[in-house]
Amino acid sequence: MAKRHLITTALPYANGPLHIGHLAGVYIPADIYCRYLRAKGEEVLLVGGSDEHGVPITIKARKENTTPQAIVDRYHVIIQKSFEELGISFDVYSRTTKPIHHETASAFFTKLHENGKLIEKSSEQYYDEEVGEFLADRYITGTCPQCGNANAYGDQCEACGTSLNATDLINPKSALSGNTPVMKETQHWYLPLDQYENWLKEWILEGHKEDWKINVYGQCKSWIEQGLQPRAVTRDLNWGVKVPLVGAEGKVLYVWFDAPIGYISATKEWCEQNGQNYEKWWKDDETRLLHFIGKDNIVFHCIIFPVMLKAEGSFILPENVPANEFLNLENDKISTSRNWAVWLHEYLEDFKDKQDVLRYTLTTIAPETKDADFTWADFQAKNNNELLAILGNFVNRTVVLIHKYYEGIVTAAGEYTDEEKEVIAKIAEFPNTIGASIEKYRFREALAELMNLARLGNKYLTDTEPWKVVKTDPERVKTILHLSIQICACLSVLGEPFLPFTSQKLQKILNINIHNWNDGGKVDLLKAGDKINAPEYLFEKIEDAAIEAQVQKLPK
Ligand code: B3M
Ligand code: ZN
Repeated sequence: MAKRHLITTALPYANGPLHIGHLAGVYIPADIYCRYLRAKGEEVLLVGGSDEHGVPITIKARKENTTPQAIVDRYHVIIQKSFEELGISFDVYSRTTKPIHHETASAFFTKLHENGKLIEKSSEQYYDEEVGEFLADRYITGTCPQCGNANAYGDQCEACGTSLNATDLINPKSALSGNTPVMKETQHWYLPLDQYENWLKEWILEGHKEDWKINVYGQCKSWIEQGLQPRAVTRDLNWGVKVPLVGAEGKVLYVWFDAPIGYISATKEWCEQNGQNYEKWWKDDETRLLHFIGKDNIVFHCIIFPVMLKAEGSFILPENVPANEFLNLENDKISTSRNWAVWLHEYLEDFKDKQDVLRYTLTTIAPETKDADFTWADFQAKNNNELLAILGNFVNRTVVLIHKYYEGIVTAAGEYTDEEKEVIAKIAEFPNTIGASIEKYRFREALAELMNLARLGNKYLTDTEPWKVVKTDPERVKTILHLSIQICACLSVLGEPFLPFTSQKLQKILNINIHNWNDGGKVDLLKAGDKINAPEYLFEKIEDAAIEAQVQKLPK
């Protein structure tokens, strides 16, 4: 393993709250990954922040008749709070409107410019004559030349993921007035992606054929093979990081130029607060850089940002970009404009103390290799039939029996039977099995393995029947409950990345404080004579009415 791991998560636009699609694709997997690495004793930095520039923000402000600053101030707080409540363990959650970010992005641009890495050229761009503004990115919509989607944006088609230039759109329209725009001359700075084609072929197509996910590799391959064009990294807008050049008044950095630099600024911010030099995280080959993102962000993280880093020359490149596919809701695309979504801040209010139920459900359906679907019925079933019936039930049976027979004192094990020796051997494998899946970014598989450990516990109790044996051979029961409570302890250790709240609650019941991953395969985490606390339910049944209320909330 590398010396340290720098894990970034896509910076959500601060123009609206978070929904379950964001969580399933990016933040929950990244959080599981980081919690796992920390439990392995690795040095980890989980970086996030709000993306507060760009046309998505100014469009929202215009719609609501307010300022971009007011919009980002409002949503940054909502987003940050709901991440925290869901237990996403960011080391730093920053914002791209902070001075440290403006300085960092500005310096990055200046270095590229001074080293002759950018091309300066004049071109004709779409302009809305009625409003008197150039139409950057989402200010212009039209039909995608690749897939025919009629609502593609000037910089990207969200239907097929293609990265576009505004002039690629068929039937362009101004999002400001609905008018057909005219062409007008303007000057911008471009990143000559075409000059990096050979390098990208070598770095991605040859270098990462084996280790990048097929969906990620496939998208990169198709872009590189289609041939890359120089890409403008500045815009005629007044909201963003000002272009740091004389004569560039009224121009800002393109949001997709400044936003990924936000990962660097956020790291710097954390380092300043923690007495570290950020270069150790960004300029040392012993750091593994990983970007957790959704599939619509692949081109920016696999091609454009790496070219920026390469052109700058002093930064490391991502080792992997484990991008996920999309999550649907009740068999339909999640859509902010149609309000077809489950909003995190609302979920957290409606389902108090049930963060782990959402984390669990979204991990079991994580869109790792193809789009996936969230339904409220499935959410209920996952809680009632899995978390409660398998995990909660096992723990509860064990803890209740220890209280019933031994006043909550852990008994000593006698001699183990051959069957028990087999159970112990199986338990020992779980840290590696679960860990191997996590390391391959297969979080669904990893979580399924964790549940197999709970199943193993249930089966052990069912096979050994301590509630019957107690009448004939009470000494045997001491052994059975000794081993059962060890399995509970293993579940609390290995479950922590997935179900951090449950894990903490369970450790409180067990009166332990164990966070070392490899301990999760041991059967001596509790000693004879240790006192455990009173049983408490880890999960409670979710009734039909609660689910019905959520379904009713969705627009008709
Ligand atoms: N804000 C797009 C998105 O939220 C963009 C990600 C930036 S990551 C540097 O999907
Ligand atoms: Zn398209």
